[in-house]
Amino acid sequence: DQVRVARALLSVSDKTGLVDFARALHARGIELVSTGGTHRALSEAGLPVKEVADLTGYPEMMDGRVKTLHPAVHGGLLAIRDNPEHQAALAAHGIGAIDLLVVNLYPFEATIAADKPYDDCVENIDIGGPAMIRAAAKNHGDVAVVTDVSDYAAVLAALEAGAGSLSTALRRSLAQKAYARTAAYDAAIANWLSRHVEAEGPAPFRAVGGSLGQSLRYGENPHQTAAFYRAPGTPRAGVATARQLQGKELSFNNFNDTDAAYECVAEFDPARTAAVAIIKHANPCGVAEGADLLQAYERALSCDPTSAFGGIVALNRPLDAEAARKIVEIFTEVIIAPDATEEARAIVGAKKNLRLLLAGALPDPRETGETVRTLSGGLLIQGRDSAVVDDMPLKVVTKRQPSEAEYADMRFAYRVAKHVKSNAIVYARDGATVGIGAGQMSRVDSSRIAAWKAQEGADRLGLPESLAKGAVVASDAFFPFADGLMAAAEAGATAVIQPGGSMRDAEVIAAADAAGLAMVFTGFRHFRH
Ligand code: 93A
Repeated sequence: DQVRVARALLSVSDKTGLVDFARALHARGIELVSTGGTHRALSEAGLPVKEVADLTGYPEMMDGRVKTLHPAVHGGLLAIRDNPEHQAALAAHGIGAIDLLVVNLYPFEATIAADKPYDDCVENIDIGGPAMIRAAAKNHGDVAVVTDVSDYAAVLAALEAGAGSLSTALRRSLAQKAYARTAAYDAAIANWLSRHVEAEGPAPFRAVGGSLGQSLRYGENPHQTAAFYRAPGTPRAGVATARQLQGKELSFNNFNDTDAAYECVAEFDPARTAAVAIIKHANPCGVAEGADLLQAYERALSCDPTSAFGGIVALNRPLDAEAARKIVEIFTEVIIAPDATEEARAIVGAKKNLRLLLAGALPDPRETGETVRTLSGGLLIQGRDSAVVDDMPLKVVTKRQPSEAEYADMRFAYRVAKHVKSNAIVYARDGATVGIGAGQMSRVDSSRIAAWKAQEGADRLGLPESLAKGAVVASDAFFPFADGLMAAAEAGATAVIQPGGSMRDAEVIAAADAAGLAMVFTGFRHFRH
């Protein structure tokens, strides 16, 4: 699997280490060929070197825009050594094979970083360099390609060790690096150009090859421009792939909230239970399981009917007529479900503005993959939070063991907490949320809000005791102090589910024991910001 190196083509903008590297190649008897500036540098150092123009029979032209773009170069790079037809073509056209390509590209990134004029930036888009790099990398079965000055030493060492030959493993890894380089180079160009393209939405997605799904009237606020982009590749079932059957165009906030709603309800296996999530400002204001969708919707709605007004309703099963009839009673922005019956479609159809999205399927909550967000001057990429409470080893840390009903509610509450902005506190009872505290800077404040919501719920229903009484409580991250837990106990919660892992876990457990609570640790945090 060794390939002997007889001929090298060198064409580099960054001439660091060039002469020493070429001298060592020459000392090994390797023939050198290069382009204008590189040729000058090597001949000035006294090395024998051919010009690419001698190979092609054409001079470099158009300010160097065309120098290596020629069959004499690309044939030499792409010919397969043990393919008789390829060899015959080389012979017929007098083309010599090239075994080693050394290229680094026009400094496009440095040119834009230096805020050079537009035309200078364009002129620094290398065409011939990436073409050669990609050709040599494709033919790594026979050709080695060096795109990084810092690899010169390793290549020389490998030539030494291989007595003038390079191994398949090295050629393959150089090829991988080569494609990573041209990909990054093109991404930099696309990104820069996007800064000069008006009103076409955000650059990051274009840079990674997303496609424009829809330009939006405005962004989160009317003074912001916006567009929706579809990610490249096979998309996850959800708002990006859903069919909109009716209603006004989705707004930026609708997209965002509908995504949050559908991802939340997808946590509930439709084979086990019907489930509904109602979302406002990307947070659930009610989530519930039910015998059917109607019951699940009614229970989700009763958690916080005031906030649910103008919300997004997500269902984990095909929308049926009974649920549809109930949902259209109050103002709702969007309904999203895997599918809908004919009757349900007709009922929603009477509300012209209401958007109905059918996603075809539920996304898999365990699916891996990445999430991306922007920050000034960059992107933050992380794996999806694919952790699901059913897979977590729940560890009872209190003297009291949770009852079966508490276990079920703790799992329910933890599923929901995953989709509540941090700090998240979720009270739940009988498979329905009864109080949600979201997005507070202090966990105790989230606890207070959740408990207050549960009290409001009781007041609304004319009940003497808070709905938190006898409920379970979930926390998306550990309680740093016992106070948050004590607030839950005072509100009437009987069981607690949280990741654990605080320095003060012992204190928190002691407080739970003192209050007669059952508490489990999941070992998995569900921060969401
Ligand atoms: O303008 S180009 O895109 N056209 C070409 O045909 C070509 N071939 C090599 N730029 C081209 N190159 C680039 O020239 C190489 O990628 C390298 O960065 C540079 C080396 O030029 P010189 O040897 O004249 O300094």
